Amino acid sequence: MLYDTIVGIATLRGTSAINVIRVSGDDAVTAVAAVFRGRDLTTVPSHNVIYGHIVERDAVIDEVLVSVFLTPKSFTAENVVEISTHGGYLIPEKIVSLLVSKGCRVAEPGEFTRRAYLNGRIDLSQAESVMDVIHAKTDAQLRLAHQGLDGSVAAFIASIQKEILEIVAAIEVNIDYPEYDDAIVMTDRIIHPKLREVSARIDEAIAKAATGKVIRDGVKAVIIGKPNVGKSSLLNTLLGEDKAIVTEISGTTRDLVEGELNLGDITLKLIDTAGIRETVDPVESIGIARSRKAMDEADLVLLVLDQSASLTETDRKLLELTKDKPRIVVGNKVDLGKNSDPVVGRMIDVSAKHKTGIRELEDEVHRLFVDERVVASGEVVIANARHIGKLKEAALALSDSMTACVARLPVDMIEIDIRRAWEALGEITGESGSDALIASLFSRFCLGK
Ligand SMILES: Nc1nc2c(ncn2[C@@H]2O[C@H](COP(=O)(O)OP(=O)(O)OP(=O)(O)O)[C@@H](O)[C@H]2O)c(=O)[nH]1
Ligand SMILES: [Mg+2]
Repeated sequence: MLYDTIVGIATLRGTSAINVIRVSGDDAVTAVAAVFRGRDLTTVPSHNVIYGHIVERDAVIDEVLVSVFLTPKSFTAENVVEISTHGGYLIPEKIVSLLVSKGCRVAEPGEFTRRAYLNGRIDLSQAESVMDVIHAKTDAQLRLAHQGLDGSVAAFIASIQKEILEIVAAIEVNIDYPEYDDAIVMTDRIIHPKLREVSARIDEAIAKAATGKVIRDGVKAVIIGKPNVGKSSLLNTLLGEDKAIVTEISGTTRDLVEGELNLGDITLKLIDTAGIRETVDPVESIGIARSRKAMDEADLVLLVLDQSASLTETDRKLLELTKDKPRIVVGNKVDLGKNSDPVVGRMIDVSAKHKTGIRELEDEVHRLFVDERVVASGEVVIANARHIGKLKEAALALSDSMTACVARLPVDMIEIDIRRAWEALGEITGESGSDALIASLFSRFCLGK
């Protein structure tokens, strides 16, 4: 036996209609059979649902339905039993304790999915996508998560790896059986052009990934401005609820106030902050320090100006401070006047109070972060930050290999960089390093050659 038998509650605890307890491992069926009154579970064929009772020394704990999935056709590829109980806090806990007394161990977070990966039923990118499916809040997030789960991402990565392997193969064949006597001719004619092609594919994937990441993780947008310009009003209007306190008193907001809204394909994670100004109030100073920190960590700054008054020194400082960040200047209180100071540059006119210009603001966010072509294409989009990191590693390694080509380094030196790119991609799907490479190479070559 490779692993022990684990048990976990698969549903949220609470007053729901049902709860599901999942058991996985060699002894899953016998452990549940030991506490089940009904048919003998050990003789039940796979993929059957059996009615009965969970009992503890003849006392019925609950009336249940038990689903049996025998290895390897189950979520983890092990024997799996799922017990559907009534909802609530007590029943599932009691059943878990009972199963622990029969030799099961309480599962760690994510352990069922990890087993599915370790048992080779899914690859790493699919395992990671299970969480993405669960956490999806927009249709676009769900679409990307499904691309990961159904193996499209893995297949895409594998197709790039295959191209890389072909280059390695070309090198290996020519090292052993030189069709080209001159290694330089080989790099120029074969290796370099192929490397350029593969690099272009990876670069394209990285370019699309920017939108993918935004769709998956949302945009963290911080609302910044001097006091009383209407930051909290803007937050409330965008969220459509009175989340932050709004008053005519400067310095109303002292702490960060957060809220989320879905803008078409993306989730905007909004943070309203304390108005920035010089102050001797210690509480307000802490709030302002938090505003600055939030600004540094944000993907987007919404800099709010009050158009009913002329710009102040603070406005100018904030314009200067945020000019290199992804930012939208929001000209609030346009119902009271229009500021056309040239120093401001492009600005979206809104009235947070009268809810005008909000659509334009939302469109601007979308325009800045979402490449519509990527969304519309329906092609595979990498969205997971780890995967993007590995893609970039691969791109870098390939770029090194091309530099090596140009520098006329020996082909086996060039091959080292190419293999590095292959391995970085392999880490996306969780394939092991060079062992897998060797195995693939052998599978591509017939031995007698
Ligand atoms: N006329 C008009 N008044 C507005 C608008 N937006 C906000 N106000 C008013 O401006 C005042 C300040 O609004 P807040 O939203 O509290 O401003 P703030 O930037 O969050 O202020 P601090 O939290 O103190 O930094 C309130 O009296 C709002 O009603 C607007 O678009 N038009
Ligand atoms: Mg405020």
